[in-house]
Amino acid sequence: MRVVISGDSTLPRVLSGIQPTGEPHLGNLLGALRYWVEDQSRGDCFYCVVDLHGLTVAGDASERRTASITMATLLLAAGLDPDVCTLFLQSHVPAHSQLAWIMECTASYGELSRMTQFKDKTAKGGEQASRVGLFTYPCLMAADILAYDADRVPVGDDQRQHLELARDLAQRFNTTYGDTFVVPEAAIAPPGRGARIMNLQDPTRKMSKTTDNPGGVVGLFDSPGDIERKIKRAVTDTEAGPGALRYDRETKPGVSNLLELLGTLRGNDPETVALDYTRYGDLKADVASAVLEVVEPIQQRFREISKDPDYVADVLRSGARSANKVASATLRRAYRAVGLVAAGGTDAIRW
Ligand code: AQP
Repeated sequence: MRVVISGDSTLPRVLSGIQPTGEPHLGNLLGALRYWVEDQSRGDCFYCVVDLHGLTVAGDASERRTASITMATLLLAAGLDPDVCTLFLQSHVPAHSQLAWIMECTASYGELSRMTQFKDKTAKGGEQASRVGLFTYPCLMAADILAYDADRVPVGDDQRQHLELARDLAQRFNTTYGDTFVVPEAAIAPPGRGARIMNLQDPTRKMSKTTDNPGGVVGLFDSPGDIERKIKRAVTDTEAGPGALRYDRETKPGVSNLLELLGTLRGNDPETVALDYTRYGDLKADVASAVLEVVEPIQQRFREISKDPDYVADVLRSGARSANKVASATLRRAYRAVGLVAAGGTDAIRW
């Protein structure tokens, strides 16, 4: 369903974002960024560094500034082309926060309490110490998406529940106030193809920027030596003999994660990849070289683009201009739908 076609594009509208918290990793690349790059030539794509989401956890102000610029530079290095997609910082488009309030007044306390990411994170730090922003974060994420009339949202599997919520909120709002938002579809890689890359040291947990097990996270800025070392030390299991090396997420999470990594990078399913190996060491060596093959060129481009911070600033400035046009129009639509009086408008003052 497309309620409003903003601009003259008939291509599907795509929106996604990444937090500038911590170092980006292989899970981000395989679960999300490579789809962003693929989609940019076949969609009208808006990609943002979701710096406001980064405020849900503690952090140093000057490190935050650097991290946002570093992330934007990395996205360009990973292949985003500002001539064909729109790249911007979330905080440069005020409509995200304004629409988030509308979403908070659409969502219920009960449904936000059911978000597993919130439950996991508060279990670690304690509910009393958790920021309210961590609780309401899915409303801001819904606003990010709905502000752009996004048809497709390429994300990793960990965002599935938040995406469902965004769809529910859009539908609820539309039912209550009339068709206003496009109901977005999640675009998640099929199982076994990078949708959820796991931590190499704890393959029952996803690879994540904010982790307490960094030895199992392949950072996109890690040196080639570190990447090889981390993959070589990846946890597998002690089963040996014919048939030991096979894809089975439940009973062999470590090996399955490695097979999935290699399969995703080679465009194969993990079961097929397993047929080529009998020894864990050989599998790890091939995973390491396949990872380096994609990561090293990104690092090289990152070094080049970083030499020209004015270029990155220009990209973000022009991205924010385009993003503001689309998002502020959606916000006006939503404000009108709920009955807020337009600034300077007199339509509601005739009694
Ligand atoms: N392990 C992963 N496998 C596949 N996709 C993943 N994504 C994240 N981790 C994996 C996807 O990457 C995009 C950006 O997500 P993010 O900024 O939330 O990244 P993160 O690594 O999850 O970062 P944090 O700061 O540690 O966040 P939390 O702890 O909140 O998850 C998304 O599309 C995500 O699905």
